Amino acid sequence: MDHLYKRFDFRSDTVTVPTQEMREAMYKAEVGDDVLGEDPSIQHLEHLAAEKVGKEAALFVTSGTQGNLVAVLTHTKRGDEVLMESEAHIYYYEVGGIAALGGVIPRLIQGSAGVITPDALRTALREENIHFPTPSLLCIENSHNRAGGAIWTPEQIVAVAEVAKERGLHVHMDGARVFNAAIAQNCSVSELVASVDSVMFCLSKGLGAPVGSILAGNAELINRARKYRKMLGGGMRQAGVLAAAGIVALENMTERLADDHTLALKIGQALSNIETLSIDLDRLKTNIILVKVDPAWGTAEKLIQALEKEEILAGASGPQTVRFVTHKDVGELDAAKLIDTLKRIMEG
Ligand code: TLP
Repeated sequence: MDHLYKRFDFRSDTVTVPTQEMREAMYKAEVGDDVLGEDPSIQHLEHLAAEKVGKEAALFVTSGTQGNLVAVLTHTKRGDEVLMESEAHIYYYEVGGIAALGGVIPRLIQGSAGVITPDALRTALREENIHFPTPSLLCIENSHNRAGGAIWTPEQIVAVAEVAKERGLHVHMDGARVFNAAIAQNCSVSELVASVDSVMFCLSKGLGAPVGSILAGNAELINRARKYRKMLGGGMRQAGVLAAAGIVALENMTERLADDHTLALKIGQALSNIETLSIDLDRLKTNIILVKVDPAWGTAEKLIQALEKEEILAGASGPQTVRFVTHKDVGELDAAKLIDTLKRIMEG
């Protein structure tokens, strides 16, 4: 199994393993019982995280999924309507947690490259009527996973947040890869999240930490969120050993995400020359490469299996769509192997 995590693994940036520096920080981490508010490493991480994203407070959660669920629980009550883009991760990949555990009903809005326009939001927000659930939250995703890592600009976020706020909704950002979204457009994460009430981001994806995500917002929101995290079993006691890696991730791993984007673009450009594959290069701004396989050649699954025989791992994002993700544990040589192998499989 070991090789699966080491070589040619383009399935996701979630496969990244902690750096030597992280492991050393974990070894030395000062810890305490965090449920009692006594873990200095977690407190350090939460302060640092809040500062990095320009929010008052932050909470260390077990995963992106838990962070999003805690956010939805904190912002809504049972029976409320939560609006989001039709391919949102919260809707598509989080096991229906917001419905099963939060009792909320999602309302999906068709976006373009993952982005919802203010008009589309206005149309989806129905006037108060005795028959309708109460809309209370808008969730946006930046970068947008199923749209191939496509990004929202600060202006696009401000524009939808304005409409949401006019109607009394809160806004949560699933920013699992918000550091990618920021570096891709040369802006700060603080700029991207200034008009949202909460943001979740992952330490365990491109930033390379082994476990954990952050939920950030104002102090009152984070106090309430802390209680929901406990309810969901996320009170983690001496988890300062994990937070220590998160601190290294935030301090030293954000800038290098630009390398992942450069490599992704290089791969995307090379693959776009293969006739039986197609790629929307305009959308390829971050580290996710979505490749459509010509049905005349076969399915995404057929391609994934052919690649696996060559020790290259990729994921499916649909019946005809293969997803490759770049991250710190794949480099130029791995990319060259991927490109050559794909040429051989598709054209050979
Ligand atoms: N995404 C994973 C899988 O769940 C698909 C991946 O490999 O891309 N929000 C977004 C936008 C995400 O992409 C993910 C993970 C999450 C939330 C959930 O994070 P975790 O895996 O930490 O629960």
